[in-house]
Amino acid sequence: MRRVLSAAVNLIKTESLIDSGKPARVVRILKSQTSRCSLCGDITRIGPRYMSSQPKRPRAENMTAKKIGTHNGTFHCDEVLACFFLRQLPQYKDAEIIRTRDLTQLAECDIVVDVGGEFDPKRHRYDHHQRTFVESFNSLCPEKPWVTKLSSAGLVYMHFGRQLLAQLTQLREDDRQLDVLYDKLYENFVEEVDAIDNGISQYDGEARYTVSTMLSARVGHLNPRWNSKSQDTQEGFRKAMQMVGKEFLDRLDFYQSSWLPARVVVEEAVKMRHQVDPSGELLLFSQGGCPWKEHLFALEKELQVETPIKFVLYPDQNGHWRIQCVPAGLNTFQNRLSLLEEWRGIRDDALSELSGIKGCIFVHTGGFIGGNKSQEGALEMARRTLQAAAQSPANGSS
Ligand SMILES: *[C@@H]1O[C@H](CO)[C@@H](O)[C@H](O)[C@H]1NC(C)=O
Ligand SMILES: *[C@@H]1O[C@H](CO)[C@@H](O)[C@H](O)[C@H]1NC(C)=O
Ligand SMILES: CC(=O)N[C@H]1CO[C@H](CO)[C@@H](O)[C@@H]1O
Repeated sequence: MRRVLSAAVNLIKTESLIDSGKPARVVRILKSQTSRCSLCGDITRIGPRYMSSQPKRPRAENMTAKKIGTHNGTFHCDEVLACFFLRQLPQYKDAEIIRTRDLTQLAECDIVVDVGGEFDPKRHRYDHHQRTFVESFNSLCPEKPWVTKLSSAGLVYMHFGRQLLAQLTQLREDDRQLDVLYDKLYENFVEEVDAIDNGISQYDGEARYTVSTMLSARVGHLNPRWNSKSQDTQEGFRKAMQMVGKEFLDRLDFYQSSWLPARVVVEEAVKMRHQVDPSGELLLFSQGGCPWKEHLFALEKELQVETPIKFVLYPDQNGHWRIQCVPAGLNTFQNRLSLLEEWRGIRDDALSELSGIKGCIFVHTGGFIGGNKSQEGALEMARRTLQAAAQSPANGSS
């Protein structure tokens, strides 16, 4: 089965998607892609060299085939991604992509993205270039926090994202996990594309250095060079769609198979926290470390944790125990409570002697992480820091 699959995948030149560790779900995604041959099948006016072995159906043979309209000429990451998203949906999986600025042709399309000067979801018109367009995720959907102006990628994601993820993950559209992924993929994939397309800087002032390898830039580089003989963009557009599609699917797989399962672990630990320490301020991940920070912040809100959690404990690869401080926020190096000041930068026996806790390995000079050879030792380091902070609240917090 794998041989058949990889042969089929070779056909669309995405063989690198397959590696031995891929879970069944991604294989399923790949299979559905290959049978559809979505990324090279029927974009308009692509020469026969780039066609799959399946001959393209002439349109007359299927009058119900849908049409996705977008602009021609130079392409950008946002409409490429929007087209990729749409082609993953059952209603557009066989759709032809019509790239034109001709309004008569666009009017015949079932859905139009990034061109046409209209935003009207009821008629499936999703342009963001008109002066009147000022929408962000937050303005259209007030329970969401993102205020970045939308591009055609964000617009299509907003309207079809749940259906898209349900299609790609086999989760139900009303599954809470799907909701979490929907937010995550906007924040960590699509929002960047929206911002760059709309020319929104990441921060004020001059950047210290240039990031030139992000997805939008790489899509840009697939356009013809200014001085190349052929200015044809069809092949580049096709490649770009394949590239953004692969990256989106990889990212979705990562968030679904690696990041999301950590949520259950963190939730379990939050619920059990009073059994680790009566303060409820310590979490224990007995199976080892996992991506816990974001989940912890989200779950504290969701589960209405009254006293903020200060430390997490988990075994490292050597079977020793780590004690890590919970930061004050997601994007800060400040901690809610740092390990005792006098322990910082001290190691092994010297630290054990100083603390009176056996088996100490280290406390980082930054005070945000420490180690002990045993779970009890790590727990003791956390408890002693909590006690010291209770006696003198200013102590330790930094
Ligand atoms: C024609 O296209 C529609 C919509 O894409 C699809 O559901 C249907 O199966 C197609 N019919 C044939 C004969 O290919
Ligand atoms: C875009 O399409 C229009 C109408 O279909 C055509 O007149 C124009 O030359 C095309 N522009 C480019 C850059 O391909
Ligand atoms: C306080 C405490 O339990 N410290 C432990 C740290 O790790 C060493 C090695 O396992 C133990 O011997 C200590 O008891």
